[in-house]
Amino acid sequence: MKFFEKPTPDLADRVPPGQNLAKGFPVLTYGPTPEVNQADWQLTLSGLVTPTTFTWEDLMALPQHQFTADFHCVTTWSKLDVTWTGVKVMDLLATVELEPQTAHVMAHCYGGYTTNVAMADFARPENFLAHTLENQPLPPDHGGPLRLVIPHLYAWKSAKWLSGLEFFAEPVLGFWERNGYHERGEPWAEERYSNP
Ligand SMILES: Nc1nc2c(c(=O)[nH]1)N[C@H]1C(S)=C(S)[C@@H](COP(=O)(O)O)O[C@H]1N2
Ligand SMILES: [Mo]
Repeated sequence: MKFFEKPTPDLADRVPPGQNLAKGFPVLTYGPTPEVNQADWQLTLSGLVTPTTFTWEDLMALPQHQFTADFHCVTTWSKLDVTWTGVKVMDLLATVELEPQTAHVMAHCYGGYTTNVAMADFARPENFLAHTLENQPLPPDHGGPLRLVIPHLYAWKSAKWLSGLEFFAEPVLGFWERNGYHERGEPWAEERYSNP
């Protein structure tokens, strides 16, 4: 059985260079899957923002949307048309006040993973905090109870088990970005690795 396929020509404009279509939805995690239950889950905003903590209830009180997005892992697999439900990053940000010099955010995760995103890539209408995958509660392996989904960047930016957002004026580097991956990670430009 083949797990990866070269995209057919009609899908060529959907699949970035060097990527193949995955069958199913692979799990890609560095280290073990942390156990996070919904009742204890919190999201903490820190740095250049009024310190704020969201509980699960707080998050569910924000507008909920279904969305469909393509998913591109830097290890060369892509999955098209993944269906999610969650809260728009823009709606979450609208509830807090950021310092005007804010230009970068570090996503923190239960388990210790981090990844950085520039605000220009973060504060976009297509970015979500997702809790539902294909109409089912987001499975723990895929980042449940809550993960980021940033469709226009490689999926290592889509932090699973999200626990915090820390806002900065200056660029910061997350876990993979400190370990050789590109600071931004745009798949159509094949921003896979940082140039040493
Ligand atoms: N907390 C955390 N988030 C993470 C990762 C991780 O190891 N830990 N892996 C990243 C990578 S490299 C990819 S490709 C996607 C994989 O998501 P999936 O396991 O749901 O396919 O999650 C990203 N988010
Ligand atoms: Mo990945």
